[in-house]
Amino acid sequence: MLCKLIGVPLQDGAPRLGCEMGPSALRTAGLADTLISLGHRVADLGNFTITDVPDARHANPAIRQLPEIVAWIKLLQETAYNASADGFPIFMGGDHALSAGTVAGLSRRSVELGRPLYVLWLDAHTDFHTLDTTESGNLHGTPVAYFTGRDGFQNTFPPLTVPVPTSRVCMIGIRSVDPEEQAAIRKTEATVHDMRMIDEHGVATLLRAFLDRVKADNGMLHVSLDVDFLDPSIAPAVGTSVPGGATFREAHLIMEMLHDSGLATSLDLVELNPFLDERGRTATLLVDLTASLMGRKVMDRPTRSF
Ligand code: HAR
Ligand code: MN
Ligand code: MN
Repeated sequence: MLCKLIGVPLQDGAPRLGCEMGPSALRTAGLADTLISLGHRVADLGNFTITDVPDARHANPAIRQLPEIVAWIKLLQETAYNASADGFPIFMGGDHALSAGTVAGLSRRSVELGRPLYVLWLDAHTDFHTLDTTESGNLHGTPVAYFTGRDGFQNTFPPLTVPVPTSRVCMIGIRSVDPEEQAAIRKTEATVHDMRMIDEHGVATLLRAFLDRVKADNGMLHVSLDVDFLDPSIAPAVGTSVPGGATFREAHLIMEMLHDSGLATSLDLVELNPFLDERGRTATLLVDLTASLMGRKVMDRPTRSF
C-alpha cells in the first residue's frame, strides 16, 4: 500500500496553541519508518499551508479564526480529493477542524468512484455545532455538522460538493456533548456510541456492526481519530481532555479490527498538541495505533477475527 503522509499544521480551530507541531511530532515518533517496516511504501507530501485568507464573517461574535479555517477547508478539500486518487492518505493534524476539509474532499472522490463514503469518528466530542450554535467559537467543534450538510454553514464555509449522510457516520468514545449538539444529533441517523455503550457492549460488538454495514455497501471508510478519544492517562497531549476515555487495548482493538476488515481507505490523526506531551508518549501511541491499523499484529491469526 502507498501511504501518503500529509502534514496539516492547523491550530486555529482549537482554543490553545500547539497543534501546529503535531505533524512534526508524528514524524519524530517514526510514523514513516513504522509504515515501511510493515511493508508499505510511504510518500511524505510535506506540510501544507494556507496562502490567501478570504474575508469571511459571521453574525455569531464568539467565532474565532473564521477566515483562516475557511482557507484551510478549501485547501484540504482539494488536497484530500487529489490524494485519494490512489494510495492511503494519512492526514497528520492539526486540530479537528481539518476534518471539515478532508471529509468533504474524500466525499467528492467517493462519488466519482461510485462507492459511498462512511466515517468512523473516534472522539470524546460529537463536533456537531454549527456556526450559529457554537458558544466557545472554537471551530474544531463543527466539522461533523458541516460535512453532513447541516444548515448553518451556507455562504460562510466553502460549498460542499457532496454531503455525507448522517446514516453513514458512526461515533465511538463520546463523553462530552453540548446540549444543542445533543438535541441536533438525536434528530439525525448518526450512530452515536458513548462511553457507556463501550462499557456495556465492548468496542468489538459496536464496531463489527458498523463494519458489516460498510462492507455490505462496498463503502470507502474514513477513520478520524481525535487524541481525546483516548483516556488522558495514556494520551496527555491534548488541549481538551475528558476523563473516562478509551483504554490502550480498546483503541488498538479498533485498529486491529479495521485492518482485518480491509475497509479503511484514509485516516485523520488530530488534536495532538506536542507542547502538552510527556516525552513523546502520545505521539508514539498514535504511531503505534496507526501501525495496528496498517497491519501490525502480535501473533498471526489463522482465521479472520471478523
Ligand atoms: N463542544 C465543545 C465546543 O464546541 C468542545 C469541542 C471540543 N472539540 C474537540 N474536538 N476537541 O473534538 O467548544
Ligand atoms: Mn474532535
Ligand atoms: Mn475531541
